[in-house]
Amino acid sequence: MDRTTTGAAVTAQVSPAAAGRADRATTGAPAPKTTADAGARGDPDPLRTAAARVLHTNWTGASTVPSRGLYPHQWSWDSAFIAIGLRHLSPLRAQVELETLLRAQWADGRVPHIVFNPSVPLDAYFPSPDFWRSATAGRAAGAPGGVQTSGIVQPPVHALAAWLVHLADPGLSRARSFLARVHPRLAAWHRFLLHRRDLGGAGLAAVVHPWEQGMDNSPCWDVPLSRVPPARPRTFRRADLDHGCPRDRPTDLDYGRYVRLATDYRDRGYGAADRGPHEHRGDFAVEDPAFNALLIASEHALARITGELGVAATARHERAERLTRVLVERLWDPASGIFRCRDLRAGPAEGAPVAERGITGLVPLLLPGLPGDVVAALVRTACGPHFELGGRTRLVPSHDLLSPAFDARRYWRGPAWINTNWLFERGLRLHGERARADALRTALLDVASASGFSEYVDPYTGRGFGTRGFSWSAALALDLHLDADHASAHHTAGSCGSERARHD
Ligand code: 9WN
Repeated sequence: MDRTTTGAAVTAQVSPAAAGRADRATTGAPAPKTTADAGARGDPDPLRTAAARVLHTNWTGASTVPSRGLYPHQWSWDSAFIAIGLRHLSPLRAQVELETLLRAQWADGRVPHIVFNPSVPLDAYFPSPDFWRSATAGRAAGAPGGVQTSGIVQPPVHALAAWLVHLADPGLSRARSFLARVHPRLAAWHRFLLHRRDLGGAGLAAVVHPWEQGMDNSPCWDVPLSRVPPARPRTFRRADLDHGCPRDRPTDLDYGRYVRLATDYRDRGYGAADRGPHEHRGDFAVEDPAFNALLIASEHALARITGELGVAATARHERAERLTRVLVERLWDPASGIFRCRDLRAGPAEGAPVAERGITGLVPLLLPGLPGDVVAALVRTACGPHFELGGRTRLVPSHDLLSPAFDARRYWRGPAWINTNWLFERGLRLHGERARADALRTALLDVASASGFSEYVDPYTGRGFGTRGFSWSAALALDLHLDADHASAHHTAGSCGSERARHD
């Protein structure tokens, strides 16, 4: 991509300080800490007030940290989800959130999973910038100067977020040329994934580290990770255990494997040294349903962005539809009614499906072009014994309730997360499942606010775990609460459909 034209292009035309002032004007500070506190003070909209408070506390001036203690930098897919909620409080700040992230994009198109805040001490989070060494190890892949980042990626929710942020205030967006400035970056990001990461050769993007997929500790990774020799225990120090409870967090063995994979990737120049897209030599390569579904949803959003900029959008929509067909051909398992991860390092060239059923396999419901029998089967699976939506669980758990690996409170091995449930709610609404979408929305709002916007919750009881005041939990609750597209009056087409009706 041409950094000379796009580098300056995403520089915000309104300073972060101005965005901060805009935020204080819209949210009002100080505000009560929880929804219950706000309600007790006679606040007419306690959820909005409490969620705004979280986003205000976690705003650093140009972006939002997931949480002040556990995650004190900017994370890629977090920022996309945060922008989706933030647009209801301050469309300007939501734009700046995405622009700040995209300024850290590498010349090869990748959007790094962490953008480090230089004022945060190195030992506050591991792996820190001195582990990733983006400026040196990432030089051949085009890591930017002036900012330190990780070298892996996270799910591409950004074009979807950019489009939703634009819709929140099209006048401001046009005045700041928001879409015109982020469009080249988003297009380069998708090119990176569709070309450099097509490791299986079928057209889907592969992840090379569990952190890239975002559901880091999912049992779906147990078999693919088992081939990775762990880094030696005393060669690194886990900062996450300073904040999180070991009972909830990944084990030391898994952490050692994460570190080994990241070290190997870094030492190969973050893939820049691999000759072609199929030459990636790492021990871990997986085609994941949620990652690819988010890429496809973002391709549809990029088509709308292209249309808004006055360029024909048909080719992008067609590509999204083609990718949807590939996703179904390659990852759909009709026998169990769920999408499976494909482990590209298992056995022969094609790899093998992963046996574990994770929420990743339900997330593709958010795609508009799915065959009807796939939609019906996904809804049946979500409501059946493996996930029990509408039955014994309040929210969709992150993992199969019947798997021996299920654990109601350990990180991504069973607890429910607000972002994956927000995505599933979107899918239900898109496909006309109004009653189920309404019930899930109500449960999400109750659980998110009663748990103090916890990072994740017990899927049966809604009890919160992990860090409290977690940004995407607050942002997405706010979106469910305030966005008309989640209200039942708009149920049939869902937000994708209603956007298409308005803008295509
Ligand atoms: C590693 C920030 C991130 C989320 C991920 C979540 C967790 C990091 C960690 O926190 O991952 O990237 O240290 O465990 O799994 O989805 O983006 O909130």
